[in-house]
Formats: sequence, structure tokens, C-alpha cells
Amino acid sequence: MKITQQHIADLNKVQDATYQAELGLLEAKLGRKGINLQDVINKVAQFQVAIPSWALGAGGTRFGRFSYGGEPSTLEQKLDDIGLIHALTKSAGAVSLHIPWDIPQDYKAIKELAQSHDILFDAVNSNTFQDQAGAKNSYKFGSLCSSVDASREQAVQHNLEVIKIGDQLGSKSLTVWLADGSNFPGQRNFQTGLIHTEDSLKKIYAGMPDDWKLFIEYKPYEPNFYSTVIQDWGTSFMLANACGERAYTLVDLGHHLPNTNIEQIVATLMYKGKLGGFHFNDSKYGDDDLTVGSIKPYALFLIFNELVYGMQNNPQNPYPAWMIDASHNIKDPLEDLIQSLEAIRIAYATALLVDQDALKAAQLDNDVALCQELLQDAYRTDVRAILKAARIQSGAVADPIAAYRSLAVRSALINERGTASKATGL
Ligand code: AOS
Ligand code: ZN
Ligand code: ZN
Repeated sequence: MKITQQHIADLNKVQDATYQAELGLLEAKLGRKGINLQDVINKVAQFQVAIPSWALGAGGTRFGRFSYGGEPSTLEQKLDDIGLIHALTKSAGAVSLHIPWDIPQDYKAIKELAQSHDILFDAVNSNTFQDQAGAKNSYKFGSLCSSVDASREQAVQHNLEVIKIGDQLGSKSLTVWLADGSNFPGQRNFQTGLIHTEDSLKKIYAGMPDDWKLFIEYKPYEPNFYSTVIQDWGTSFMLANACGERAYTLVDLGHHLPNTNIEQIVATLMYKGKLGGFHFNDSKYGDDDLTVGSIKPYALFLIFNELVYGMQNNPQNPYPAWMIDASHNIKDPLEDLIQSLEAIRIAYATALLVDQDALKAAQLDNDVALCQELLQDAYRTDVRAILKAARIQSGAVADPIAAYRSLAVRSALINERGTASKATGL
């Protein structure tokens, strides 16, 4: 299945009757705030989010997994799937590889394939949360934090190996997420576990090429249910500082306890120049359960408001690496990813509409009601025509889900790959 220029031209021939009128209205509305519509469209068009190589098949839970049919079973097929999403949306121009699930066999061929889909290799992810076939040492009781020297050493070596693989593909960063922790009080000495983790991360950091970044992900619980070594942004921040300048914290939206003020964490990290990466998802209860923006779109907008502020005011912070990190249990994974991409761009576009000067003045006046009005005026603007315009100008389709369905992409994939194929991953 390949989406051609002709497909896109045909699909875009007929436009929604109200599309131009909506754009005109937006232009007038934004003009009143001194915001240029075309500038916003350009910024939205440039915003690219990486797709993780493990998100293209049906996920599942420990209770069961319901296969979707036509799932990609090789790295090549995964890149093809990202290529499909990118062709329809022009917003998924990168892949984040998971090692060892997706080790390239032929580097040159994989790079050429990615290039043919206009896809870059973003951060590579290591895996020390599972024992791999033939591994000498187990991670049952931890990896970088382990009190068993050999397990720790094996985990460090694995990360160095992942860096080598990523380097050959043109990646420039490593994301480390650790399952390390404990299930019961007393099981692990907190301080020893932290010291080991810090030492191990420093070794990994020292093994990166000079132009690489290290992203340290935090998470309060799961798969350990009493303690996690890197439980929160403070611990990640501390470890990043211990490693050095090119080590950063990575924020995953699903990795916070209920009601955590994530936008404030974003602001603090960007002020300190330490927000390196971002994983998008949404949830009602647990980690990366649901499509981005499906449960808490206002929270996502407030987070983007801080991201936009940081990108405009914190040159000390590098441009963050964006990735979707969600599992797809009952929806078509490709449709789910398209919906997430849409939600991310909506949150970004609305955050770009905040009248920053007026907000600053209202804050100085302590005019609390006006501050809220200004944020909500942006949030309540329907920006979907802006996303459409960004897609059309980038050579993507106006309406990706409708296009995906009218091209019958899933049945074409099932015809090509069968119903029994299964993507490697979680
Ligand atoms: C796990 O909860 C984290 O969100 C990771 O970023 C990711 O899902 C995992 O590393 C899969 O490889
Ligand atoms: Zn994550
Ligand atoms: Zn997660």
C-alpha cells in the first residue's frame, strides 16, 4: 500500500464548503490580537512528532490482546506504516526505534527506506526491563540500579550498543526508561539503588558521541508497585545534572500521580534548560492508556502553553524531542495515531493563539479573571481549519481519517500481510 501524489490530489479536490470561510474568520479574529494567521499555519506545519516503532500494532493488557490484522511484523513494514501516516498528515516525520525489538539488519537499506518516506531517526530507546533470549544476567531485580554488578554492567553495555545502532542511522539521542524499583518495603536500599543508577547513567553518558543527548524518563510506579528508582522529575533532573550538560529530563504525560501540575514541571525544566524530550498520551487512570487529548484536552493545552512560552523565551533549553507513547488496544493503531497527531497539533495551535503581551499585562495587574479569559479565549478557538491548511500546504490530505478510510488502507494491509501478523512490542 502506497499513498501517491495522485491520491492526495484527488482527495483534496473537493473541499468542505465552509473551509475557506473558517480560515477567513480566523484571519480576522487573530488579526485583532496582532497574530498573523499564515505564521501560525507555518508553525503548525513544521511541528513533527516521532512515532515509536512499537506503537504500530495492537497493544493489549495482561488480560489479553486482540490482534488487529495487517500488523507490521518487520522493521521495514513498521517504517512503511509510519510512511502512510506521514503521507496523510505530514506531521509524523520521525521514528523512535526500540532496541532490541527493531534492530536493523541492513542499515543502508533501512536508511534508504526511511528516506523514501521522508522519515528521520529520532531518539533510540534501550530496553533493560525484559530479559532477552540468551542474556547471561537477569533484570528481575533491576538493571542500572541492580546490586548485582554483572546485571548492572550488562545493562550499561546494552545502552552503549543501542547508541552504536542509533549512530549508524543518524539518531542523536538516547532515551532511558527504567523499570527499576521494588515491590515491597525493605526490598531495596533506596540510597544504594540511586547511587548505582547514577554511576551507570554516567557510564552511558560518557559513551555517547559528543553531539548526542541523553533523555532520562521518570515514572512513579509500574511495573514495580512500591517504589521506582527514578520516580519523579526531581530525581530525573538530579541525575541529568550529575551526568552533564547533554543529559536531560524526559516528561511522559502518563507518568504522574493524579492531579500533578505537569505544566508547572514543564516550565521549571525549561527555565533550567533541562527539558529534553516529551512523550504524549492521555489516560483516565494509568499510564499511556488512551489517545492524546481524548480525556484532558484543556490540561494538554495548558502544557502546550508552557511549551510555547519556553520555546519562545528559554534559549537555554534545546528544542524538545516529541514522541507519541500510547498503546492501542481496540482501535486501528494507525487511526489512533492520526487522532493523537491531530490532538497534539490542536493543542499546539491553540497555545500559539494566546495573547502573550495581554497575558503578561493582566498578570502584572493581578487581574485574575482576565488572565483566565485570555487563556480560554485561545483554548476555545476552533483551530481545525488551521491544521487543514497546514496539511494542504505540506502536500498532505485535508482530512486524514476520512482519507485513510476511503483509501481502505487497513484492508489493503490485511491483504498484503494477512490477519495473523503481529507487531513486536508491548
Ligand atoms: C514506559 O512506561 C515508558 O513510557 C517508555 O517510554 C516506553 O513506553 C517503553 O520504553 C517502551 O519501550
Ligand atoms: Zn514513555
Ligand atoms: Zn509510560
